[in-house]
Amino acid sequence: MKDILTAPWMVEMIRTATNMYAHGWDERNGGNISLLLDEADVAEYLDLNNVLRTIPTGFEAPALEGKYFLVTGTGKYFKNVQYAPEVNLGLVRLTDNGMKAELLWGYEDGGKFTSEFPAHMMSHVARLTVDPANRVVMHCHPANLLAMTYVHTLDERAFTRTLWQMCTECIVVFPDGVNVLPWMLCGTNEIGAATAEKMETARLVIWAQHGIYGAGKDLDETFGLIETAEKAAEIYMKIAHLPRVNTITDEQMHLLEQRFGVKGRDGYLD
Ligand code: 2HA
Ligand code: ZN
Repeated sequence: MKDILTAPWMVEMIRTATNMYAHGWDERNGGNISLLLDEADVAEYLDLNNVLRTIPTGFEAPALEGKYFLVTGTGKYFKNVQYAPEVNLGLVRLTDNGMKAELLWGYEDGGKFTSEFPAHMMSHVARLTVDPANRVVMHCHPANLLAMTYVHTLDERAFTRTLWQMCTECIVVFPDGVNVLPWMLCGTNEIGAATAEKMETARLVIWAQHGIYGAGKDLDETFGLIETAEKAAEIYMKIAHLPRVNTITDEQMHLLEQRFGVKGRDGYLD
């Protein structure tokens, strides 16, 4: 059995959490990440029959039966993941229609997966339906995106168009735009289901006055997605109070679509 701390996906998870903290997106215990793993990848490092504990999930997700996830722990700080991955992360396998999580590694202080586990798992189901290559769901609290939800309409088309207008590459990186949920109580199955529904049409979902969810095929891509949206929000927060003299026009957006072979969300460009 190989050392799990040398697994490429473990190394990438630790680096990503560390980098997110360094970006200021994950103060205290803010944020959470879940990474879908292949059984064969896990089997190189762990005895799949050695279940350490079984933890109830509180929801059903039959589509995830038998699937393996590496997940950040509840109450844990991203800042500390690199120093004690075996305490701050856990590797679980979902069973009983997703109602139980079998712990195979991690959460060594008796902890469990993030309080946002429902939003993560339901979002995985939604994204896997749209794109079977989806592996990652990532949540964090980037300051400028959050700030924007206090001063900008939460209308999804308007919010998306503003972000697209802030950096030339935005429409290329997230042509599906951003979906937005109004403030809701976090950590519940309700916000989980609402997030997953929004994930059916976009890989980015804003939680107003709270943060953002991103989904993608790997940790790098998902990080980059959030990074790009947050950069756009930063520009917006720098210019929102100033007279707008120039912008990226819809005509120019169409040129970007042609040049990069992407298509902005239907009805979002004039
Ligand atoms: O617990 O970010 O939304 C960490 C969170 C909850
Ligand atoms: Zn949060």
